[in-house]
Amino acid sequence: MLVSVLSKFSACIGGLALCISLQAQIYTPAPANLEARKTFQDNKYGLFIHWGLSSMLGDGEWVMNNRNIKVEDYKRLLPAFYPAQFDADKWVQTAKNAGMKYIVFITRHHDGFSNWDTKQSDWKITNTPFKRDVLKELAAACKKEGIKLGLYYSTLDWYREDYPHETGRTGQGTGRTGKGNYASYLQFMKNQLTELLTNYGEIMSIWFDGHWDQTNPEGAHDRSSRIDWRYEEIYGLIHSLQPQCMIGNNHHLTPLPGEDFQMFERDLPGENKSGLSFQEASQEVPLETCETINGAWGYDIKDRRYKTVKQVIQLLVGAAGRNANLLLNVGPMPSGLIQPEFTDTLAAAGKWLEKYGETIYGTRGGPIAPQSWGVSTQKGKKIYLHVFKQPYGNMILLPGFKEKVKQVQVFINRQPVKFKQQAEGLIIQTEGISFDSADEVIDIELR
Ligand code: FHN
Repeated sequence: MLVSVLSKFSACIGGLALCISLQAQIYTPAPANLEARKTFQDNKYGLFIHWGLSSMLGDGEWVMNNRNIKVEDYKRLLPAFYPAQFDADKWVQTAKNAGMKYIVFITRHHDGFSNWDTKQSDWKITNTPFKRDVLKELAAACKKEGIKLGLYYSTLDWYREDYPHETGRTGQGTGRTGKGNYASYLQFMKNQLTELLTNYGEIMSIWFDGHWDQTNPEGAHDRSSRIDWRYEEIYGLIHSLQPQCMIGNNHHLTPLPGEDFQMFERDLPGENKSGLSFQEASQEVPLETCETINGAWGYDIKDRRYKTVKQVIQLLVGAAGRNANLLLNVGPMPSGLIQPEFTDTLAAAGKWLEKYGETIYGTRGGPIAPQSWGVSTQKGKKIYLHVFKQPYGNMILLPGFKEKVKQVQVFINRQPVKFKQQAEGLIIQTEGISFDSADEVIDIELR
């Protein structure tokens, strides 16, 4: 529910009209939405899937922009797309084997191609020789397996004439000569979102991306948008169609009114290795880090920067210790298959989760901020120290820790661990514990 508290205040001085428009909005999430946020945080781990026409070129999902491919030429991909090995059940099984609880699927990326049977455009999967509505199949497979489904939706478009491309930072080489018309584009997006939220069952989230196309680069002093996206209309529509559906917008800013979670791209909250994460982590809404299992989001035939099992585990645990989820991406091949390098790594990390899931699912960020040795998570009377490397001096200090501790053990084998509670805090002694694994978990039980 978005309520306009103060709509407009206009002041005119002499011949000069100074118009100040203030629109303060208060968003009250529905009870179902608050519940969904909690479940989302408990679930911790999801599979991001970047896939579509662009996968055919094997050069990442930005290929249309990066190679300045004109719309007229890019269109030739449409009659060639036939992902013979697409199997929604297999995708869902990959997520399940990985210990993931949700999937976020690209319904429409920046090339504007719709991966469902939209009535709003001919530029869609059901107009390829494949003809199938892959979103319908994925939604059914997710429902069958109890996997939640979120939908990525690009607000930026390199294909349509009505997207305000003249002011965009990207997509300048795709040959559009007409004038953008945001009113028309907005209506198009609203119609598409209505389809997505009406015909595909319960949707966990809408994951927007593309706002940054209309701003100065991340890190600039002025990050205001060149267009008024009218998010209050878009977000209001989504929340009225499915009140539990969470909205996130990858604008690389702090959350705007109406948004239900905050994402960080290629960064854990508090980091800025990507150069995209100048924004602070919200204390109000759930957090999510998205990262990719190799170097690219969409299929890139040359990309062999495969993350190891250890890296994947530490990424997930690092996110959990910062009170965030991990949305880990794969870019399936043009055939629709997810390559074995990815499924094997995901499954191996999933095996780790079978043993250590208790220390991740349903937890929140623990009482100690991330340290050089690792992070902490917490659930009820349990605190889990996730130790990635041998702590300096074989000792971990939790400064100012006052709560009474019942016992401390190595999580995996219940080996007792020595500890002392004194004025400086809780001191855990780690000699005798081996720190060779991706994450050695120390389990602190409170009284
Ligand atoms: O441009 C996209 C990119 O292709 C990918 O979808 C990522 C995922 O977070 N987001 C955008 C860049 O911010």
